[in-house]
Amino acid sequence: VARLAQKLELTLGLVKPDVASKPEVVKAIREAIIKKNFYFANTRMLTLSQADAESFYGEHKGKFFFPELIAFMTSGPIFAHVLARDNAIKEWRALMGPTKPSQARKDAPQTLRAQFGTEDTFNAVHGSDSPMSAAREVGFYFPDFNVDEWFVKQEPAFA
Ligand code: RTP
Ligand code: MG
Repeated sequence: VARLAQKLELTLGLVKPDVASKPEVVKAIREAIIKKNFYFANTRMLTLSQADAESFYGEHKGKFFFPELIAFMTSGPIFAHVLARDNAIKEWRALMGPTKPSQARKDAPQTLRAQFGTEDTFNAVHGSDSPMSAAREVGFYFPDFNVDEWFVKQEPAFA
């Protein structure tokens, strides 16, 4: 059981304000996530403050798109999900598609950003890009989320 549980990986997925306010898009994204065999390990809806958004996206401070990104990410409610499956970080980024929706529509039309993003910064979804950022980002949105406890709770499902 321990060996099977180890195959699971966690990542942080966000549904951004451009689409979180559209119930039909939220539903379509949720269904796409389930279809790709992710588990929802945790979910919450929240609105980021200016300080929250600047901290979460700290690595982009100083880049030309930073002010627009912060204004966008604080413009309305978002959904934060802890997503779990094997290879979750890469698989979730694959489902999201390229950062820019226009490029996604050219190169990966089945992806979430191709289908639901608008342009550049307004790209519908976010995903952690490494195990280190996944750990930081899950902790950012779910400070009380106990990763070890979650895996233990899930064990019977994978036995
Ligand atoms: P994310 O972090 O949101 O999952 O997206 P990502 O890794 O694909 O892209 P990243 O380079 O980390 O950029 C973070 C977010 O900033 C906005 N952005 N706008 N106007 C632009 O050229 C531009 N570049 C990045 C996007 O919202 C992007 O997801
Ligand atoms: Mg990123």
